[in-house]
Amino acid sequence: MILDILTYPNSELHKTSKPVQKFDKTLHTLLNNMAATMYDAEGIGLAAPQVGQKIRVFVIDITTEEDEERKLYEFINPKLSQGSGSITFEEGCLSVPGFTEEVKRKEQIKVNYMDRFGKSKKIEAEGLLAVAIQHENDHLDGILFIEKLSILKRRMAKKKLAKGIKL
Ligand code: QAP
Ligand code: CO
Repeated sequence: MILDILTYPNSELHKTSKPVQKFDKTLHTLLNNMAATMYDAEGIGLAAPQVGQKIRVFVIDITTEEDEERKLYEFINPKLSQGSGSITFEEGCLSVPGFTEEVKRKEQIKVNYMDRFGKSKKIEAEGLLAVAIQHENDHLDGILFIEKLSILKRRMAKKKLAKGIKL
């Protein structure tokens, strides 16, 4: 099932999400629907609060047409640590359609998380995957990428978004 994606400026996007407690059918259905919604919207990442569920869950698929196989990541209750280096990437967001801007983040991160069965996992990520994880993890704390911009760029972004002008 394709879910509706909340878009800026919706105050629900600025709320903090709660950890997942039950790794049941309801969670699995949500994860499946989130992946379907992300692929349908041609996104590379989607967090549960973007579809109105304030729980600490997100999905990522950064594979391109050149890749042999598709890789869907499911992150539940993630904890990011040991960031190093920095990377600037032109980001967008399914909740801020039509707008992109450069954001500076950690180039390498370590992530402890759970899979859909509640099993603890660990991953070291760099480059685009690291950017995507940090972007999606911010959604769980109610933070949109426009909040990461320099004061000036952020003011310009909000002005443009308020007017509905697409960049
Ligand atoms: C987050 O973003 C992200 O404006 C995922 O018209 C961003 O999937 C991860 C999208 C940058 C890593 C690097 C945005 C689709 C999708 C739009 C997205 C649009 C159509 C954004
Ligand atoms: Co986003």
